[in-house]
Amino acid sequence: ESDEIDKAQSAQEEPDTIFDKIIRKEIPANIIYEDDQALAFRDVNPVAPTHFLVIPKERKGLTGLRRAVKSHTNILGHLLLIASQVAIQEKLDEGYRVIINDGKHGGQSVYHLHLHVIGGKQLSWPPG
Ligand code: DGP
Repeated sequence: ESDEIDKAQSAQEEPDTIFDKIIRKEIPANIIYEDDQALAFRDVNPVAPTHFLVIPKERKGLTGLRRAVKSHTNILGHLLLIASQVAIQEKLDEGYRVIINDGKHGGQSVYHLHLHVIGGKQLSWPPG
């Protein structure tokens, strides 16, 4: 947990992230959904019984949500739709949470936009 924060403190925007390697299937991931624009796979460090990430296959400048501009509107909408559909596929019918960590204070460690979807237990609020 604090390890993730440590990573976030030192994380930098970079041309290629670990997620590009997952997209290109150069490193293994437990992929649970894929289409031409998006990929969903299980987080390697789950914080709940179900924890998956939804990412755009092409980053197009979206290192994080702070970089969002008008031309990203369609992909941003698509990612939310896929989060919803994969949550159904994962049978998260009691509910779930969608999170985007941005930057240092947000605890972001990978600079390729990603939605976290977590569920499978009663979640608490507020996050720390
Ligand atoms: P964030 O802290 O919001 O930037 O989330 C990054 C997440 O990515 C974090 O929960 C751990 C996950 N992650 C990092 N590297 C890998 C990897 O190689 N494979 C998988 N499946 N998940 C990863």
